[in-house]
Amino acid sequence: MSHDAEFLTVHRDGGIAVVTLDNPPVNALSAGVRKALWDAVDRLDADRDIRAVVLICAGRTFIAGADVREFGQPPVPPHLPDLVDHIEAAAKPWIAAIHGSALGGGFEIAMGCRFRVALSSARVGLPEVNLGIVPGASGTVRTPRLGGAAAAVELATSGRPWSAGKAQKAGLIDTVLEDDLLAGAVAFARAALDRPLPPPTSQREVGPMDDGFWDEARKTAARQGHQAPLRALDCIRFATEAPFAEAMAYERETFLELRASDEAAALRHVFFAERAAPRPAWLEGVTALPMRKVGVIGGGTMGAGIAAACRMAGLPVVLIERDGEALARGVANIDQTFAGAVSRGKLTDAARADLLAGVTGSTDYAALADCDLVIEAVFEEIGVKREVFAKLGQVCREDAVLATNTSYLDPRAIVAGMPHGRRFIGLHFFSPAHVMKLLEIVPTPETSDEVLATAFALARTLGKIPVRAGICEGFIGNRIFKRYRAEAEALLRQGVALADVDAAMRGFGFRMGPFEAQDLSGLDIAFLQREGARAAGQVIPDTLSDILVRAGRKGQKTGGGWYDYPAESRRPQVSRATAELLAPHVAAPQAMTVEAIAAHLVGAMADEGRDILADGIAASAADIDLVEIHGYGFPRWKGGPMFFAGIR
Ligand code: T1G
Ligand code: NAD
Repeated sequence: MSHDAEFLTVHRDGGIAVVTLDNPPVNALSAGVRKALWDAVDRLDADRDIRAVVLICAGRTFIAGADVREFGQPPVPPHLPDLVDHIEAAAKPWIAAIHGSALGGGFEIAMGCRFRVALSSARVGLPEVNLGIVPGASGTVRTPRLGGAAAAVELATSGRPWSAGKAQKAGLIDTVLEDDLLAGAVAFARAALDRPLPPPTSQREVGPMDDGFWDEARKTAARQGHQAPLRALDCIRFATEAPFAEAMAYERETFLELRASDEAAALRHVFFAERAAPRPAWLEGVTALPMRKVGVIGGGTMGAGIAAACRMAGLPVVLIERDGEALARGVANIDQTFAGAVSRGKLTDAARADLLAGVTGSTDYAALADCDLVIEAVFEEIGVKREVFAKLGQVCREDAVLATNTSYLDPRAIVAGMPHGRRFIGLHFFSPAHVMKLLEIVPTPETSDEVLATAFALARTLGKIPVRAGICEGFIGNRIFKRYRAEAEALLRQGVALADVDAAMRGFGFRMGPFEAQDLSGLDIAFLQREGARAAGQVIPDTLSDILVRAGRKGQKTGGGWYDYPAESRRPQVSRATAELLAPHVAAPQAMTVEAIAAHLVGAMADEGRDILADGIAASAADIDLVEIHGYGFPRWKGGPMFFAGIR
């Protein structure tokens, strides 16, 4: 079979050739696809009956880009930049007909075409920075020529795609269609042939931008914390000042350098880990139970966030609270999250009302009778939780899945002695639950495979990254976090300065250091947990944070924790009070480089991760990386603590 027959079909509609590319799942530009497209250009150029060519894709999307799986291998010709040039230089004009996403190399191919027609639901973009690279087939050179430097900068440095409508306004798309892409594209092609053709993208002029524009763009790109956005910006700036061929050479050189970088390797690892997580191989063949309605018990911080996440995914929700007052507060908490989305322009007022209308509040557990899944998010007290599950056993359907959002309790103890062990599971969401992507899924030895598969299906519905965790204190994430906190305190005891530790972790790529993060979330939660364990007879030596909490320093909410926050400021200031409280416990000041501090703390995370793997608490090192990236702010361009430490 020729490559053409394998990936492309060509049919004729009068003088228009329709080339349909079909390379599931996302029409990535593998070597075979590139060759097939190259040959199609030649063949259709030689065909006297053909006057124009429509390029359209089968399946869920237009071309999603280069084939990421080929990145680790030696490149095979035809190379993508040459293919884009080849399409642009074709004697017959090519018209890209875009549905789904035209991303990276897919968008570059579209820009090599003489025209672009898209469905209004389609998106175009240059997500290469998300893979630690810059566009490699003229994205930084053709985009400014077609849509202006500002459009190119936003697309290539943010990595976020644009809607077809927005792209059309910038001149990146010629026509937006509501439906029937193929017929619309063919009609567009016929009409276009009656007019003089516009110049090919590479021959268009691009206006220069002033220094202020580039300074601003540099600041924005730098906020992402890694090098690729800044390097993409350099390429675009050069492309607006240099001739096409020189700009292409500069982009190519930058692309090849970054493709071989540690950052790119880390981001590729995360890319594939994220895509593998929702459908783990060990669940293959197990069917999830249907999920049409979700119950949530408790409308506090977590319950409200979980309910909001379910509503935003289209699931009707029943919220149960203790009494009328708590219920009203719970419903208001849920609405608060929708209001936040309205104020950020992500939701209309009408959509907010619809989302809220899908929440049925009740203080009567009988309202849960037709729920397929009930998630408990009440106080972290075993007695309260057991009471809730005993009631759920009475009111819920026999096949309803029952889940707990406990952070630290042993899920087995929550339903011990109750008849619903098979359909019970831990679903550990992270705060704020409607935002955070991580979902730790914690089956007990009794949990059935269908219930486990249902938990993964829920994660897919909610757009979360699911990771299976075994039972231990803190599951995967909080167990590593505890070690991280303890090691950070150990550095303080050795005489390393508090602010240096935080600065080191920010330098590594975390948004906040460990002490700043604790001040934000409050030192008292972990303190109360330790106090509970002490009351139960466990011997837990005082931590430095215990000393602070006992002195009333619980974090930002009390005006001070590790740092001072005078006048309700959120900006941490080194605290003399903290220094005095801790002085008896810390050694003489010791200088340690930020690199050494970060290496020590990330190494400690990886060590705990190794133990977690050995204990069978996580299924893979990649899962641990996902937990740290999506639950704890580990910089994704470092790949997660396990990848960073070379543990695969
Ligand atoms: N290469 C190889 N496989 C890919 C792929 C790609 N580019 N994109 C997706 N897949 C696989 C993915 O692993 C999964 O596989 C399946 O497709 C479905 O993905 C020269 C350098 C298009 C919006 O970064 O954003 O072009 O698990 O679950 O939710 O400048 O896929 O089924 O085996 O994400 O419907 C730039 C990344 C490449 C696009 C569809 N392109 N992809 O979303 O499906 S660099 C990207 C996406 C580049 C040039 C350069 C999304 C999607 P499996 P999915 P989806
Ligand atoms: P919260 O105090 O904000 O909310 C608990 C809610 O449960 C309150 O509104 C309370 O009125 C309600 N409630 C208590 N008993 C009830 C009962 N018998 N029936 C119905 N409602 C009842 O607590 P939270 O922070 O949302 O935590 C809830 C659970 O989630 C805990 O198990 C906690 O460990 C876990 N969790 C918390 C976080 C976090 O960051 N806050 C993260 C993950 C998991």
